[in-house]
Amino acid sequence: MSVIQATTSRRDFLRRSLWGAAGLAGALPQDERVRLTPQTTQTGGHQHDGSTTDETDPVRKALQQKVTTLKGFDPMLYLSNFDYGQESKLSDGRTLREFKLVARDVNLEVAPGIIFPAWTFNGTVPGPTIRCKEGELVRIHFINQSISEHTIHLHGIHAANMDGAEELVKPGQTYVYEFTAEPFGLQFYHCHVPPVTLHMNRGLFGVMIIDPKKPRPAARELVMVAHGWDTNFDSRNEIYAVNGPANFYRDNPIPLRAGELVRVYFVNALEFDPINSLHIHANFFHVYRTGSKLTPDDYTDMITLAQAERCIVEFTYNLPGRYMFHAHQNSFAELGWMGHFEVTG
Ligand SMILES: [Cu+2]
Repeated sequence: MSVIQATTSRRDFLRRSLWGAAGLAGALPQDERVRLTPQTTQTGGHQHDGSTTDETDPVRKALQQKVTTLKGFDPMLYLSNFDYGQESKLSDGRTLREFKLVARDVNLEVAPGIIFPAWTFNGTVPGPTIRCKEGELVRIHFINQSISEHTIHLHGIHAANMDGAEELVKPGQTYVYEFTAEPFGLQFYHCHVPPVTLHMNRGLFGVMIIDPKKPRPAARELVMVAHGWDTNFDSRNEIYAVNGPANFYRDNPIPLRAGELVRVYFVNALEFDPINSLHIHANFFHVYRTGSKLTPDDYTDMITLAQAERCIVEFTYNLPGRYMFHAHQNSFAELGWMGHFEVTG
């Protein structure tokens, strides 16, 4: 299957990448898939973000494909798939919430036909969204079935030996993390084994939401984790994404209802590039930095986050239509960090 004419101009390439792949060929057949290894090399000139100007490059070609189903990912399910764990009561009346996270090595299709050797929590990237309430006791049973040492480093307040920074968990071993859920807000978890850039680029990160005791207003809740894929292991990102594969929500818009309150839990899990951002079109949102307060910090249409920063944003679309959202680093948007909301009346 031919994926692009050799005569396609760079302008056409960028326009198609940015504005959608409708009308282009679908996912590559199995025999044309590219299996990535740390030895995979690219040809052509590199730009600062690790992308190449060589339009015969398989990753760049893949970013022009229309995205349908991809091996190992279900980004539409991921958006609102909250893991509340197993709930029980302690003798002091508090709630105990237990979770199981398994480090597992899987091959994931990060763009059509591009297979990446990922390290995952529970087989997906990002890992499951753990959800609990302020003051609950959280216990995470971590089982390492990967080829490498890993840990779970949680953002939040806890004891030193629950921090996942020093206690490396070897392949075949288990570790139990236990802490009181605090403070409320949008937390982040990831492996902290050096080189941390490699372990995060391989896919070992996820979201933990600690709900406040007084619940937030009812809303349509979505989790979005913006991150990258360094597909040739040169410490630069070739692909940018939200919730796993490149361009998924560009070609599969997120359905919203006009007039409903939408709450996005937005996390920047990008490595190698120091900042990332979220911009929504034709609207403004309220920003709650780290989600640690119930009053907004800002009202804007664009939020910039450094590595591991996160925020909750809330907005409502009142008019039906298709609206873009993307990183306002347009080079990231052109390399996969692009999506749409489809608002219906
Ligand atoms: Cu790791």
